[in-house]
Amino acid sequence: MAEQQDIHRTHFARQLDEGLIGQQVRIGGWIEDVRDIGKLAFVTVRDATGTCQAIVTGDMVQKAVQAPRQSAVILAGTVQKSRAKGLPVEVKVSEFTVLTRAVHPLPIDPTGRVESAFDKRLDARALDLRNPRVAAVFRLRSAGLQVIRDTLRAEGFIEVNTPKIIGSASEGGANLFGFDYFKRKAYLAQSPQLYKEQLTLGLDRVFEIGPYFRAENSHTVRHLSEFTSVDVEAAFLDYEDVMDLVEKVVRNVISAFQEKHGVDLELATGGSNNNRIDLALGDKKIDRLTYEQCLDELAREGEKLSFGDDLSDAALRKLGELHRGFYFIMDWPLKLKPFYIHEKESDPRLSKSFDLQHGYLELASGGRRLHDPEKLRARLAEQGLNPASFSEHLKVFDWGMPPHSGWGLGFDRLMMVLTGSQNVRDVVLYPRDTDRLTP
Ligand code: AMO
Repeated sequence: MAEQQDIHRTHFARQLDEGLIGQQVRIGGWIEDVRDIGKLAFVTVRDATGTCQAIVTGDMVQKAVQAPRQSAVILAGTVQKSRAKGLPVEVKVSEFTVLTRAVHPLPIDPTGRVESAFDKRLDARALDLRNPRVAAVFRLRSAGLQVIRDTLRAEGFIEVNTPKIIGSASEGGANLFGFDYFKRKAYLAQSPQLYKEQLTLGLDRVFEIGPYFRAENSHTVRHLSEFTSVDVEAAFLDYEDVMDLVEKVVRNVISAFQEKHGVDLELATGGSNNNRIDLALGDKKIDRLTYEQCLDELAREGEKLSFGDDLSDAALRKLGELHRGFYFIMDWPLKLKPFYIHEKESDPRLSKSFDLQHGYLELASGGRRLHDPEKLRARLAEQGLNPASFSEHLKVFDWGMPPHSGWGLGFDRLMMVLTGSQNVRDVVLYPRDTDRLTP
């Protein structure tokens, strides 16, 4: 029988400091570097928190030198003062075990010293996460989700989970993935729109953080076919109230990143100044431009659009140059918005709707919803949708639907902005797009 191996550690690399001098520690991680200087070798062992310098002597030198970089190791030893500049302590190793050897050549160099093509990095994503910059992005992602959950709970929202396998299109439109479901046709949900609205009937304020699936044949740095959205819906709030809410969510995430996750933010952005300037929101409220104000601004820039035209990619890029940080575009023409959006009572050509932008990039969209079933039926028909195929949804509106508003925030896009990434794939572990289905 093989001897049982102790795979437990006592400390993470980042925890080693002068207070531990003289103490025995066990560290688990992977070999980043080995410097062989004859009778001893310096081994840089990295774990998810940082690196430590390990000094090996005797027959452990051979073992360390022969171990391929990136192999998983566990070591035990005594913490001692280091003579190396800028390094307070090191571990004088008494036990050095290679647990799993890394098989070379590796597909990428996760230390980042040799630059790897982005596609190769995505193909080897698990290994890519050994790069401290990349790992920092995903720690921030996790921290961001936590802040969003905390913010929404504090506002009285409860977290819900709605089905992702659905029997008919939730929002209309053609960008649905369909598949066989026990001899029937089913689809992957393009958003939780209809469910979240229905839930305001009894739960009042709900949010969901989950995947959207869109069969979008887009080849851009901001479109994926599976992405994560933060969706909220609230009874008895109007669209301007939920604009305040999305602003609060974004502000809280930014403050938390700056105040509590500065090290990861610095790592993830590579200290990019551009990014820092953009994120400085200050105390001023995020600008709220109307769609018609945007048309005026664009006309002054020589981009002529008529009322009712959607803002093209080129138009959004122009607006993004004029407004480099966060801003809202509100009061869109009703005909540009989905059937569930409420008209503006003072001008029914317009709608109670908004997008949150960062430069050219749309981060969120939302609005006040129709709660009157008759109006909803009429709007479905107006948009060429068949009210009969929305009967499951419409029946809920006959049970006393409260007025309600909400939004969907593209979480990956938000993370893209906050980490200064140029491609949404940077902040998604295993992106799905028209070309990419593995790993
Ligand atoms: P919408 O379709 O605008 O709204 O989606 C909400 C937000 O999701 C993000 N997003 C995407 N992110 C990555 N890849 C994509 N292909 C992609 N498509 C959209 C954007 C967008 O703002 N039901 C409404 C929301 C609501 O009104 O509550 C909806 O689905 O950041």
